[in-house]
Amino acid sequence: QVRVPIVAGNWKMHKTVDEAVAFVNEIKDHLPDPKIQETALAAPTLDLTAMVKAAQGSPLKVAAENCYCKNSGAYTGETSPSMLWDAGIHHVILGHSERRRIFHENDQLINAKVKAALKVGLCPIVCCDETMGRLINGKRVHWVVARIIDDLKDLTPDEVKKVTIAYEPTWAIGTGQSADPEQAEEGCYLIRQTIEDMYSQDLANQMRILYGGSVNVDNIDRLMGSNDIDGVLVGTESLDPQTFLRLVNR
Ligand code: G2H
Repeated sequence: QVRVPIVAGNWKMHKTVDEAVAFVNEIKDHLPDPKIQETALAAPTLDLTAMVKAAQGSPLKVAAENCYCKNSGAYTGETSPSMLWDAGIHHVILGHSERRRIFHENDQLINAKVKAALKVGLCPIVCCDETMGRLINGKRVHWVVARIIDDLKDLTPDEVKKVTIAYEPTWAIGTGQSADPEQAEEGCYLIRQTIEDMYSQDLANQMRILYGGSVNVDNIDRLMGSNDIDGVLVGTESLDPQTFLRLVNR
């Protein structure tokens, strides 16, 4: 089963429109063939339209960092899945650990967002944090397993195929302390096993599962060399265009 690897940046709340466009212009002619490895950049909502325009004709996929679970209505401050789609955005990160921790998003809301995003055609990158166990029906279940079950609840196999999952241990996020490849592989393997239990082995083998958390030029190769890790989600180290290019073109 061939899964095309992906290196995705997640800028979080960084970069003005001008900075974002300058970044895209600097990297866009130096990206790998997307049939061999895909490249994506998730950016603040305000930057997206200008980035899509700047990236036109290049393999760069511009992604949103979040969206709401409704397409319109009285939801002050939110961005809808259909607005993203209309702006030429095809990917959206959902359920990042910072959204869960700082903005109190729970699995139920993230599940609703995943469904709403899929409905308009967006491909969600669903983030799955933590590695501790929690109790479900009196049984101790690994945290990533529980997260995946809740976040992907009621999705059809065809919908799940469009989802990418990013395993991001909370303690590795923005700390400079990445999981070692064995720990990262264990989390990604568990997620793939959960998909297999929920759907099928065939579908689990098709799904892309990324690792995120303090990825840098020194650890990316070992992380991406693991069986169940199909790419990385990079925060801090995606902010400098030349460093991002080093991560992408190894
Ligand atoms: C984890 C990651 C990107 P960083 O949040 O999603 O950020 O690489 O800074 O740990």
